[in-house]
Order: sequence, then structure tokens, then C-alpha cells
Amino acid sequence: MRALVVVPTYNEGANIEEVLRRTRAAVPEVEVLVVDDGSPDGTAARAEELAADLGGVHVLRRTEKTGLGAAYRAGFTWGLARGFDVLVEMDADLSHDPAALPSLLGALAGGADLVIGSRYVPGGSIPNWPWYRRALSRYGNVYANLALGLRVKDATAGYRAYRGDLLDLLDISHFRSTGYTFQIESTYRVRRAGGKVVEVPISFSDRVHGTSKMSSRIIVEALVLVTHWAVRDRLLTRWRSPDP
Ligand SMILES: Nc1nc2c(ncn2[C@@H]2O[C@H](COP(=O)(O)OP(=O)(O)OP(=O)(O)O)[C@@H](O)[C@H]2O)c(=O)[nH]1
Ligand SMILES: [Mg+2]
Repeated sequence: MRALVVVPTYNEGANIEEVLRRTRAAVPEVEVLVVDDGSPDGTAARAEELAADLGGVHVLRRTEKTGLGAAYRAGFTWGLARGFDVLVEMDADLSHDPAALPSLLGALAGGADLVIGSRYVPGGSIPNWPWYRRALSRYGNVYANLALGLRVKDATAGYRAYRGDLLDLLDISHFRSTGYTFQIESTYRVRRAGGKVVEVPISFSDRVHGTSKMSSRIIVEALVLVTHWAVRDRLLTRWRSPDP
């Protein structure tokens, strides 16, 4: 199976070298695509220098910062057009340890359609998060699960691997979310398509260099879209055709 690890970046100049080196070292047979949204700190140029040095690394330069979901859509479309069988999502800030890639890819090879690197299954952890980040993540997961019936412990996790043919089937160009809601939306769409979802434990480390792009706008997008899907697909459907 040909796998492509898609790494979205915005001002990750302090992390890009280590993440690319560690990824190439962890699984030399997978390729990497850096999707950069015109980072003013020169992340894309640094990634291109590293690509020449390391091999198996590609850089997709975009001119505008249009959000994590948009960056993944562009990266997946790039990978599918080039025939990759597996598409992986991984953050550039080393919160996601490249050494866990074999575990994600192994579960996919074992028959899953979507593998989530999960913080909330036995063996998973977030050692350094303050209580408010934990609370936000926990409540976000509880709400998304209740509203959409996801049956997933970590629906907002951003370290994942998808089968390419499933992404083709889901037609990612129709995804609605621009920000981090992309994770919940893709989980929901995989579930609705009857895909098999498997969670493998990961330890999520806090970023050491650079700044977070998490914002209240992202949280609002998640709340609005999750509620919209829940009402449209679950509540209204039940109301229009009640159980006999
Ligand atoms: N291309 C692109 N990448 C983005 C954008 N927003 C975030 N990213 C990248 O997405 C990944 C996750 O973003 P983070 O800011 O680390 O978000 P987070 O992990 O939820 O927040 P922290 O825990 O504070 O690190 C990082 O690699 C970012 O550089 C965007 O608009 N465009
Ligand atoms: Mg991060």
C-alpha cells in the first residue's frame, strides 16, 4: 500500500525539520506532503530544502490561510490524484509522534477504513494538558458523540489514517468544515458510509515550539456544524418518519 502523510503547516518553521526527519526515519517507505498556507516564517521554503535533502517529501504551497480542513482537502486531493492508497493526517508541531505511524498503518492494513490515533482508549494519554484543554476536548467529544452517534472515543483527534478508496467514495470536495471540525465531519461521513473505524492508543504531547492556531472561531464552527448535522440528519428524519 502506498501511503502519503499529509502535514498541514502554518508558521511551523521551528518544527518542520524535526517532524520531517523523524517521519522519514520512522517509515522510510511512506511519502510526506507538506501543505503550507503561505506561512510568513518561511516554513514552505525550509520544507523544500529538506525535501531535496531527505527525498520522498513534497510541498504544496497555497497562498492563503483558509483553515485546517481546507488544507487537508487540498492535500488529500493531491494524493488521490497521484494514486496513493492511504492518506494520513499528522500535525507538524510534534504533538503526534511519527514513531506511532506503523501502529496506525498496521490497523489499516488489518481491515479498517479509518484509523484514529486516540487519546481516550486504554493506553492513550495527554500528559501535559491543563484542565481547560482537557475539559474542552472531553465535552466536545461527548457532544459530538451524542449528537451524531459516532461511537468513537476521540472524534476530534487529528492523527489518523484513511483508506484512499473510501475518501474517493466520500467525495471530500463536498465537506463543509474549514477548520478542525474536519475531524468530526470525516468521522461522521465514514460512519454514515458504513466504514470500519478503529482507534489505536497514542500519547499526545504538547507543542514545544511555535504557537497554537486553535481559536474560539474554530470551537463555534464545530458547535454550529455538529448541531446542524444532528438536527438535519437525525432529529428531522426521526420526526418525519417516526418508528412504527
Ligand atoms: N496549512 C494550514 N495548516 C494549519 C492551519 N491551521 C492550523 N494548521 C496546522 O495544523 C496543525 C494543528 O494546529 P495546532 O495549532 O497545533 O492546533 P492544536 O494542535 O489543536 O493546538 P495546540 O495544542 O495548541 O498545538 C499544525 O501543524 C498547524 O500548523 C491552516 O489554516 N492552514
Ligand atoms: Mg498542535
